[in-house]
Amino acid sequence: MAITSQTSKAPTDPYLKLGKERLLGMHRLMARARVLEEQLIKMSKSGEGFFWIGGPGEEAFNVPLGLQVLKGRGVAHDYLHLHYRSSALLLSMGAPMIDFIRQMRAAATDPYSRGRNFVNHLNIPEWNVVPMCPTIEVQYSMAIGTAIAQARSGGRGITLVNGGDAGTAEGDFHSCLVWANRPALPLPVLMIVVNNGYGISTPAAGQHGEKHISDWAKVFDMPGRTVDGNDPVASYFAISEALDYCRSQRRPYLIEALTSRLYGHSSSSGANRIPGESDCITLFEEQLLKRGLGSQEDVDAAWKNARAECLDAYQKSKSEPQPKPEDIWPGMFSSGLPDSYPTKGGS
Ligand SMILES: Cc1ncc(C[n+]2csc(CCOP(=O)(O)OP(=O)(O)O)c2C)c(N)n1
Repeated sequence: MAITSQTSKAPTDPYLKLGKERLLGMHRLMARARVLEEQLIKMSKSGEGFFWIGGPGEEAFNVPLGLQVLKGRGVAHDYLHLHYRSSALLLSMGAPMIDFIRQMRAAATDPYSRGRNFVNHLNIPEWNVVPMCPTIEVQYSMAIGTAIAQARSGGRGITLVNGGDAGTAEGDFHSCLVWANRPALPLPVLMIVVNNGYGISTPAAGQHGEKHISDWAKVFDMPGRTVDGNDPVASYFAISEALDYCRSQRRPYLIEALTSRLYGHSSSSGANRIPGESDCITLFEEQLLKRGLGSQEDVDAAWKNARAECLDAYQKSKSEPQPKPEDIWPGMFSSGLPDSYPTKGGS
């Protein structure tokens, strides 16, 4: 009897490698993140919140990142030290839309800060999402701590930290590089810089003497690369390679993602759509349709469902209470209040 051998070739097109279902899933998450951010912007303009800052334009990098996080609590899982443009990442991990809206309203039901912090400043102990801070770059110093714990414990869990291009001028970014690369204890940390081209109103081109921010990796002979953060497929594979490296080698990696900044810096700069900035979701849809990996109906359904989900969350949040003056004290200290603190509205 003749023996026949079958060889199945793995697809080389990165789109085919990911497959239609995963690509459409990524598109749905990107649409949900965009719809949510646009709702938050509307709320800031209509007086339903006082300040907006967020991540429209960073979806193509943050969705594939969120999908590859080793989610859970403790050193065996990934720790996340994030900045304020990470909504798509956190939605991809499963954070509910309504909780962002609650924080925008400064509602008592905001699970992240009980209405005390800016929107897009989450903390989720169950998933090692460390409290986010509007003071830029401090997260890179904090990341050293969890990465040291993970270097000591071994396993697959690593530390992820992200921030913007302008923030890399600060010492915390460089502290992280130095500590991550100590020969005595290299750290399993994925350092991410999302380069959206601006620090508030300062163009990156006038600020950076280095050709790429990822070139800082060369000083330490650690892997570093710059990726098109407007391309979700290129981002998926770049993130995957970096995560594999950090998890298996227990060493650091630096990724710089080049993205758009679709609504400017924040509500302080108007939060209007900026003409001429490439839209990563539009670009992705063009690719999906051109390659026959998604139909116009798939695309339309993703937007329709995202809008319905967001409207539902927004309506529900409207009837939720604002904090009362005495609500300032609960949760302030994990062990309860010192006796010297007033419990009823201050003194
Ligand atoms: C320590 C500190 N300095 C200054 C600020 C004011 N500030 C808020 S955002 C920002 C620009 C940050 O730009 P970049 O790091 O590129 O991040 P992006 O906002 O573009 O994502 C600055 C200077 C701050 N929040 N914290």
